[in-house]
Order: sequence, then structure tokens, then C-alpha cells
Amino acid sequence: MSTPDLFDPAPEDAALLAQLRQTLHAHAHRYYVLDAPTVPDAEYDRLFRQLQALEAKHPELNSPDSPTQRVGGKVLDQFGQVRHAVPMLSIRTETDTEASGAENFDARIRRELSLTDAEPAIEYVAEPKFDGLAMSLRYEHGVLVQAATRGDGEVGENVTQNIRTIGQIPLRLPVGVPPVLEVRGEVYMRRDDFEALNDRQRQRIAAGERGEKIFVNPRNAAAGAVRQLDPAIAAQRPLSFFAYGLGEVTPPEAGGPQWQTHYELLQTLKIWGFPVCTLVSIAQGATELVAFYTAIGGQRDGLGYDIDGVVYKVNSLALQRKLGFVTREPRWAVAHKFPAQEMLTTVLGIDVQVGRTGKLTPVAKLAPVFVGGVTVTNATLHNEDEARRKDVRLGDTVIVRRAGDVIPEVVSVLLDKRQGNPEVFTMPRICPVCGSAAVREEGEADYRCTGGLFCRAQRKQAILHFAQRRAVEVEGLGEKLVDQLVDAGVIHTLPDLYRLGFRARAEIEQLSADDLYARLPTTERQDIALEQLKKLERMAQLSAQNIVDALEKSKHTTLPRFLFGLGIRHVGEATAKELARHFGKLDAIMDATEEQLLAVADVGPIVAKSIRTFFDQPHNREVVEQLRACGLTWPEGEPAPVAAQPLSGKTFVLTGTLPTLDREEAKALIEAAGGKVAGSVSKKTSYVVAGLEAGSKLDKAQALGVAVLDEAQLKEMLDGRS
Ligand code: 9MJ
Repeated sequence: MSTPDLFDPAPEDAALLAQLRQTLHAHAHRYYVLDAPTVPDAEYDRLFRQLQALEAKHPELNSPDSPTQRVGGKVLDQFGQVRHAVPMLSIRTETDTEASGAENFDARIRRELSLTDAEPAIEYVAEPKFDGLAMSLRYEHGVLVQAATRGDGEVGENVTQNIRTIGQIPLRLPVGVPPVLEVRGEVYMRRDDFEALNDRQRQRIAAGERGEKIFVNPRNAAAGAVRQLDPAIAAQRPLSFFAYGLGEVTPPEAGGPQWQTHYELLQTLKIWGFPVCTLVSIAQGATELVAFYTAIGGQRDGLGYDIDGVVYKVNSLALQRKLGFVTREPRWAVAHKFPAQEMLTTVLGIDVQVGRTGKLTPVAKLAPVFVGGVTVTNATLHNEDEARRKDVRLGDTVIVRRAGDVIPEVVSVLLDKRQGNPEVFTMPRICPVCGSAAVREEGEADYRCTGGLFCRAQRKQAILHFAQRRAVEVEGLGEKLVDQLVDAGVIHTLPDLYRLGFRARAEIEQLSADDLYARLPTTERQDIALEQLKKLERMAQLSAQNIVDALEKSKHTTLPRFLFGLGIRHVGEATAKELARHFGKLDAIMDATEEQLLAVADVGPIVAKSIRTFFDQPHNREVVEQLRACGLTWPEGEPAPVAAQPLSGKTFVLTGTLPTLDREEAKALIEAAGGKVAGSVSKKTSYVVAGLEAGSKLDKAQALGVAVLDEAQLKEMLDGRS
């Protein structure tokens, strides 16, 4: 290695270094002060590491005002300042998203403690790393007297007024707590609360209210709420809290608590009324840290809140003291990150996709980028209004986000990176697939292609919908195969799926496909289908046979599956089940008046009209007849109208984690018993079912006087016992 020349650092390095500092200062300002970052964390981290590397290479260029020399953010003047009695630390971040991220930490701790391989594993506490903002809550004689942000770690902002509006944070603690107690943790916003907040924001913007904005992600929404100058507005922004540590506490010798471990202190905080995440676990050694990392990574998408990694902490407080600190980071803890959920990439084009119901969706085609654990090449722009609002254009640098199970979306454009003046996106007025007119109905956000099944895109989607697992289930019939079959003209209508090859053969024999089909025995029909399938590219004998078998198997179905598979607008699985139960037979449904349809639990005027309109089209009735002619059958029953069900007429809202049921199971059970499940609490809510870590919905239920149930009580109601 060459020694750096003190008098002549490479001029390009010096320039780059200055530029990086300037850029990072600007990003830090937008992140910490304005709560409106313009780049993803991963991009900030990348620039930060680049600067750190350059500074390491040129120590002569170090400067105390470099972004690398600061922890956290600047303190805003709007709020009073608070000097933390004990500095608020940040923890070292391990960005290696492999198992080695955990193993290296354990190895380092063992080295620091001079442990040999023969000595037992170290006990850790492993916690999720919540993606919110750190908060220090100070209680004196059991009363909340102050809440402060981290700020620069030494001095933070006094945000007590706003924090008092968070229902999950106790304002008063039980008797017996130490006279001075600072609890530290993360203020965050649950994903459902975030979605509901943004829905409200969209309505406000649509109503022309000024100064309102859509929040980019739950963390920014939470940060914005905490630093909102008007506590009344802060109170409308639903926030949650998890405790994970301590600041100043009355010492044991002055009568304070005598905790031995971090886990023990967390349990005590829980008893005192602080929310402590139930996922927090004890882990023995590196193996169990890795297991925790993997397990939590697997649950990440299904949690009610964003996490960006996990945190490992040495459990023994005595060992923590022994390990101490390096500069301002504790040696006894590390944050092990998950793959980023937001990344930068560029827009290669904007396509418009046509869905099953003809809905036109603008989709940004992206340079491939690894985000949220998968490689993303497409991101939805939702609809024309959203595309306009985000103003995404060809060549733009954009932030893409993939969090939870949701489809990837473009969060925002980095306007200062836009080159030239690319064209503004406009929604086409004709369907890009079939050329039919595309129209936007009044009051709707979407344009729809009016081509119906004439449109190849709608035909493909209709077939995939019919063949999916939740409908008649044709195993192995995927998007690629349907594309091939429709593009080759083998399938024109849904029944063609069961008459593969018949169009071509019927043409030769100058018969209608229907007649030809009726004349042939099953084995011969299957041979024609096999032959047709084998003509397709990359279709081997075996897979062709599998498809033929799967098609045959799918013919024996149930009425709800068949009905759902038809793809009638507004008829989902649950409605299909209700219709089947109520009427018993398909013909009865096809001939029911709107009024008769309205008698079905689950069916309102819009749904009734949609069903009637569907079966009023001769073309749709023909599809049903042809499918029957192809041998689709299902057991039919007697009508079973309106059996009084235990939960009829009741609306439920689910919140938090229930002990045994997951959200989907609870929802299915409630619906099966005649109840409805809604997303937010209102005066119309009959019951809120609350589990662990219930969020603001529970607070709201209590505020509105809505009855709250636990899982056991819900089960009793389901059984009709109460
Ligand atoms: C987060 N962000 O979830 C800590 N953190 O501990 C957890 N942060 C922390 N612990 C000491 N779970 C300093 C910061």
C-alpha cells in the first residue's frame, strides 16, 4: 500500500469527497429536518460508506463537520431542546444480509471477552428493528414529564405534547416504579394506519385542501406526526410505540431496580404498561441469532408494521458494562439489516396493461433492481391520476418500494436527476391490446377497455381467472401457456379451453366446433388436444398429457368455484359461496331478478346489478352452456335462503395478533358465520377483536365505546354461544 501524500491528495478524490459531503448534508437535512427524504435509505447508506472509505484513505482531509462525524439529525428550533441525561446511542449497523452478519457479531463479542471456543455460547436478546423514530420518555415519580427525539444523540427535541396523544404510551405508571425512569423505544406507524391516513390525505387533496400531502412511507408519516407543531393534528395521525431500552434510571444503590439482564428489564417494562414486541426472543450463540434473523425475515411481510432488520443485544447487563462503547456505539449491540425495501432505479418505459375486467393500468418498466428481497422490473403506477401526481417519465430515476405482500410501486421521482424534458405520460384513449375505445366512467379512477372478450388481454386474464386454484383449478395452466394458446388463435372463448385443437379441426371438416366436439368420444377429443398442445413451443409429451389430465380433473368442480371462475364483476369467492348456498342451482342464479339477488347475505345493489347484467348477455349464457356441454359438472342442491347466522348484521374490525388465528382465518370464520369484516373502526363497528400489539384501532374502539373482544370471546360468538 502506498502512503497517502499529505500535501497532494488526488485532486479527483478531494473533489469527490467535498461533493459527497455536500450531497449527504442535503439528504440528511431532508430526512431529519423536513421529514421528506428524496432518496431511499439504501442510497444514503451507499453514499455514506463511499465517503467513509474516502476519508479513511485521506485522513488529512477529515473535518469535524463531515456527515460521518455526526449521529442522527439536527435539532429543530421550533421545539424546545432537551439535553439527554444519558446520550441516546445509535447502534452499529451490519449491512451484510447473510448469516455471516450475525456470526461476525458473535465472534467479535467472544473476542472482546477473550472467550475460547470451549466456553459456552453467549446469551443474547434478539429484537426486530422497528422502522420508526427513536424516542426517550422520561417519567418522574411515575408521571410522564418529557418526551424527546434522539436529535444528535446529546440534544433532542421536546415533543412531549405530541407524544402524549399516543394512546399506547402510559402517562402515569403504577406505584413502585423508580423515581426517575427514562424508557427508550421506537415510535412508529402501523401499515394499516398508514394506508388509512393516506386515504384520508388523498380525499383532502381531492377536496382541494391546501398544504396536505401523501406520505411516502410509514416512517416518514410517523416522523411528520411527531414533529407536527399542532398537537391536535398530531393526534389525528395514529402512532404506536415499542419499548426496547432505558436512559437514565434511579440506580440500585438509590433504591432503583436491580435488573440482571436486558430481557428481565423488558419484561418489567411490559408489566408497567409499555408495549414490548412479542417477537423479542432470547438466543443462545450465533446459531440462534441466525435462526431468529431467518424466522423474522420470513414473517416480515406479514407483520402489521415495517421493520428493516433485527437487533442483537448481549443479554447480561454486567457483560454489557464490561464491553462498553466505541465512540458512541455500544459494543454489545448490533443491527442486522434485511434487504432494503426501497431502492433507486431508472424507468425504461411506461406500459399500459389490460386486466381481466378491462382495467387499464400504467406500469413503469424498470431497470432490474433488487428490492424487498426480489428482483423487480415492473412497478405499478395504479391509474392515470396517480401517474400524473407522481409524474413518472421515461429515463427518470425513481424510488421503487416493495414492502409487505404488496406489488412493487414507484414512490417518487428524483426530479433533479431528470435529463432533458421527456414527455408527460398520458393514458391512451384506446386499448393498447385490441384498439377498442377506453373509457373512464364518472367517479371512477380507472379507464377500461370496452372490448370485452374480443380483447385478447381480457380473454387471457379471463382464462387465467377461471383456471386458478381458487376457481376450477387447472393445474399447470400458467400465464405463458395461456399467452401461447390465445396468441396462436387456439382459444377464442372460455369453453375453447376444453376444446383445444377443435377450431382448426372443425374448419377442415367444415363443422362447428360444438358439433364436432359432440360427435367425438372422449379419448379422441383428448388426442386432438394433445396434438394441439404438442405443437406449441417447448411443450413436451409429458407436460401436454399433464395439462390434458388437469383439464379433465377440473371438470368436476363445485358451484361456488364455477361461479367465481366466470369472473362476474364484484363477485368474489365469498359472494359466490353465498349465491350458491342461497339458490342451490346455477339456473336459479342465472334467472334471478335483482330483487331476488338482493335477498342474498353479502349482495347489495351494485353486485345484484352486475350479476343481472352479466347473465342478460346472451353471449355469457352461451359460455355457460358450452362449458356444461364440455362436461363441467358440480353438485347442485336445494335453495337454503337466509338461515339466520350467528353473526348476521354484525361488523367486526380485527387488530393486533390473535393467539391462534391469523387475520385471514379470523376473517373467513366471521364471514362464514354471516358477519362482515371492515378495515377501520367507526360508530357502525359492532365489535373490535383485539390481539397482542393492538394498535390505534383499539384506542379508537375505546374512544367510541365499541365493544372489544378477545379471540376466545370471538370463538364463543362464532359457535353461537353468546
Ligand atoms: C430498533 N430500532 O428497533 C434499539 N431498536 O437499542 C431496537 N433500536 C436500540 N433496539 C439500543 N430494537 C439503542 C438502540
